[in-house]
Amino acid sequence: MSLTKTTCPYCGVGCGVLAGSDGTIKGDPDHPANFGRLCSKGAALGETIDLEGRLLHPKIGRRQAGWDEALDLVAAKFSMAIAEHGPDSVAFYASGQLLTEDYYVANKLMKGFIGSANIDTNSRLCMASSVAGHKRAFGTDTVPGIYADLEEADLIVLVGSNLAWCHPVLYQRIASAKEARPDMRVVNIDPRRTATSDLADLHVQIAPDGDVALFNGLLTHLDDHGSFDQTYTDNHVNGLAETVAAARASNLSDTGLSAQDRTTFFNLWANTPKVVTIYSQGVNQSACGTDKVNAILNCHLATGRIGKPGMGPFSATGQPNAMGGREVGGLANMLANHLELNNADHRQAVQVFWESPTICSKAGLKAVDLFQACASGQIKALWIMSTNPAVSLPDADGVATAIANVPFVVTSDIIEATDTTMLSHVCLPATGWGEKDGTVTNSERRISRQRAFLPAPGQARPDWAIISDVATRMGFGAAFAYKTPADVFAEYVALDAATTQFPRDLDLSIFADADYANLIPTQWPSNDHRFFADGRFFHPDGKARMIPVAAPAVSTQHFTLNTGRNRDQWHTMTRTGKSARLGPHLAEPYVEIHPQDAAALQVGAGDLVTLENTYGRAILRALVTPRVAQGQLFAPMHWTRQRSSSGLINSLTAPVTDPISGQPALKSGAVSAKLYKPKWYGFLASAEVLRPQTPYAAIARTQTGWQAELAASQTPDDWEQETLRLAGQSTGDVSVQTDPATGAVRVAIQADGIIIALLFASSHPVVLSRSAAISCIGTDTPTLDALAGRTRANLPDPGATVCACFNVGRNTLLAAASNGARSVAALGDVTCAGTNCGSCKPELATLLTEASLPMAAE
Ligand SMILES: Nc1nc2c(c(=O)[nH]1)N[C@H]1C(S)=C(S)[C@@H](COP(=O)(O)OP(=O)(O)OC[C@H]3O[C@@H](n4cnc5c(=O)[nH]c(N)nc54)[C@H](O)[C@@H]3O)O[C@H]1N2
Ligand SMILES: Nc1nc2c(c(=O)[nH]1)N[C@H]1C(S)=C(S)[C@@H](COP(=O)(O)OP(=O)(O)OC[C@H]3O[C@@H](n4cnc5c(=O)[nH]c(N)nc54)[C@H](O)[C@@H]3O)O[C@H]1N2
Ligand code: SF4
Ligand SMILES: [Mo]
Repeated sequence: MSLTKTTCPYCGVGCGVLAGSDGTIKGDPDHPANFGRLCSKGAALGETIDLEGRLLHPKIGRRQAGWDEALDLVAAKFSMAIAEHGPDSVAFYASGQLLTEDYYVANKLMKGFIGSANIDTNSRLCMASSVAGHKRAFGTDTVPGIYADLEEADLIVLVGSNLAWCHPVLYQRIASAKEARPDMRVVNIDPRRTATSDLADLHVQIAPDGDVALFNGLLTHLDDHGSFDQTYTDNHVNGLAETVAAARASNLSDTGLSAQDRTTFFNLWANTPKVVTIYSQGVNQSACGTDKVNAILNCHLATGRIGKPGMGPFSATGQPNAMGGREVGGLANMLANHLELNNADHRQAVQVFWESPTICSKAGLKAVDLFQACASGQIKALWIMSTNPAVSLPDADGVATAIANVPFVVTSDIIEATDTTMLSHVCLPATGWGEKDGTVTNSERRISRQRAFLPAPGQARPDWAIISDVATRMGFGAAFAYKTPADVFAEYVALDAATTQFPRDLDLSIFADADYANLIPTQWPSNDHRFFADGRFFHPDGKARMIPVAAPAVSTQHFTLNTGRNRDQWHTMTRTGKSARLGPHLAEPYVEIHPQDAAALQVGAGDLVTLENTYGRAILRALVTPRVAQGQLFAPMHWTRQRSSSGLINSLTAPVTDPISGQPALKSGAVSAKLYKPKWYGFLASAEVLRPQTPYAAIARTQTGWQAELAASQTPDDWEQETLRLAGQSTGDVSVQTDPATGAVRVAIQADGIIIALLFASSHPVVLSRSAAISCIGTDTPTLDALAGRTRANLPDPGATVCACFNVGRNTLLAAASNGARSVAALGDVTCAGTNCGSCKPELATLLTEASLPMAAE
């Protein structure tokens, strides 16, 4: 079968993928981001393209509608709100997962035709602090370096980045470089130990938000040791003296680090000219995120270590098109093509080019403010595209209430039931990855094509076309008469050519005569280009600016709630949650808690914990581990109301934002924690889809259907009825077994001799081979065996999944290790684990270390 060259729709690494309509997925050996590699999420893409759960028709209310009716209604409601309440009464909330063409069109409609800048995106939660930091230092939002720098560096410093899980292919490129050049050093600065720390020569366990103090300390150390590049700073950098003075005022104890750790890090940085500092959400998602970015950039500017091979700051971008969105200006405080919203000449040039009736004259509402304006009644019509804010924004329950308060809400999504689509009046079905065509820009400014290899399902249509159709119905047809995404791309490139009188970094001339259909992955302004080694920056005087930054006071809150990502899930799980291979790595919403904190709360491994604050409450499974520091907790962001009854972590995060970037501080909330003691815990495996129904419930896909981890504070009177209810069955052949000694209950439901559901309940966390129970579903295993937790073949329990590609469990790996497979490579030879995408290699290494400890706590 012929394979289509396209790009992965997940993270900002932007890996090339070869994809086939039968679900074949391979890494593209020719793509310069990955050279054939893929991570576990990329490798499982084939399992996410089925139509289960897809939105296939426009809907008005809950009723199916035709496109004409739906588009007429959207256009009429937006036009009416604008006529009655002005352009600022409407808003778009878009996404770094839109393609550049979609994004360009949405931004053009709002800023040039509606005449408001009320278009913000989930990039506000993601990259806004990096954008603001870049602009303060460079005058533009520029990523100076390229991926090859990560391999050429002698020192990689990862700040607030769990690269092993979040940018796995970049992590693998660094790991391979380190293997080839063992002198290469890796430092990981993160308040908790992660899979990324396992590659690091030094894990700097910084206090939450201690980064400004640390990089101020580094700047001081560089000054004290004569490490500045004086020729470079004299000629090309402003603000050195003030910045160093501010850095000297920082208190190193605010880093929470020992003098020894600090000095090791400072010396390493000072003595290694080829240093790349990679940073991500541990930097950006903070009330001082922009200052953190500038604290890092200050050190690179002062030493002139920027834009040269193997040297520079590097912002690892989150979403597949985080960069493209920034390029087309899809944020409330940007214009288009890296032009400035607050510059009247820029605005006029864009208006002339667009031939638009108007142009927004001031910045619009940033994400958190936008939803507060929804709550206050200012926003009368809201269109949410390709994002799930009722889950992903801070104070997510408040956001859900705010959305419900808007008189007219439209969502464009590929999935029918998300926490956000459930709140909208009109749902528009978009084509998803594999069905749509366009471009994305990755973290190193490389523009790659996404290409369709599947037909559009049902009535789904591409986002750019949906937006253009609404624009046409609002009376702006002439400016939105695009026939193909290539037309949009060509206009985007032409806008760049029409505004070269404003000097800036963005330069798309390399795409001027691009053959869109056959476009090969290409960087702007040109391949392998690095910015700023020549000292030419984009402030009016052509110089960079070092920015004096002050460290925040150290937090004394208890507990501090840190949040982030799992290896095998993508955000709100609407796509990765469909894959049975990706589910079992971490199948429940959990909270990492330090053993001493757990002991103080009388929380044991496998217990449930209630977290609470003024915003809300969550119940999560305790993962007792010294990888988090005392007084801190870490929980994943992935669980939604569709998949859990109390696992939504943003129920607890505060809408506190960085004053400059507007990015919310999603990594440092304050919560209380206590043991949640239910009457019973349960594990349910089922052939049919499950819904969260008990006070604690976490639903996941399995190889044979679905599973749920459950807990409730009331014991049911009738286990037979309760199991039928939880499994969503009205009838069935039910067998109930109770153990009077322990109170444990086991229930099987059969239909025509086939097991369709199994429930295991107990007054303690259920100890059971989940995989054995799951593998009985859909089989005729005798009920007694199934209820005893045995499979028909009585296979040993493989344990929790470590390798998602080959479905290899922890117990299988421990057995292989004790049989002599004592290296990651040897484990791969024996079990295949880690030999496909390699995303689990850090965990294999950890497992080997743990396995070698005498009587490791199991
Ligand atoms: N598997 C997977 N990969 C993804 C995604 C996904 O959903 N799943 N999403 C993509 C997106 S959109 C993004 S933005 C990226 C995010 O990629 P990352 O930023 O790497 O991921 P996070 O887990 O959000 O946070 C990174 C780390 O910041 C640390 N941290 C918290 N507070 C601080 C602090 O004060 N200082 C420092 N130095 N560190 C701190 C956390 O402990 C955490 O380990 O991942 C992308 N890749
Ligand atoms: N607590 C906490 N919260 C966080 C974070 C954190 O670290 N901690 N990280 C933040 C960050 S960095 C990010 S980027 C956000 C991400 O948060 P969201 O953007 O809300 O999460 P996604 O699940 O990626 O949402 C994408 C939506 O678009 C739909 N979709 C997929 N493809 C298409 C398409 O082609 N067209 C359309 N129209 N729809 C499509 C999906 O079904 C899904 O509903 O979360 C933020 N929230
Ligand atoms: S690293 Fe993984 S998720 Fe990111 S683009 Fe590559 S394959 Fe996709
Ligand atoms: Mo992100």
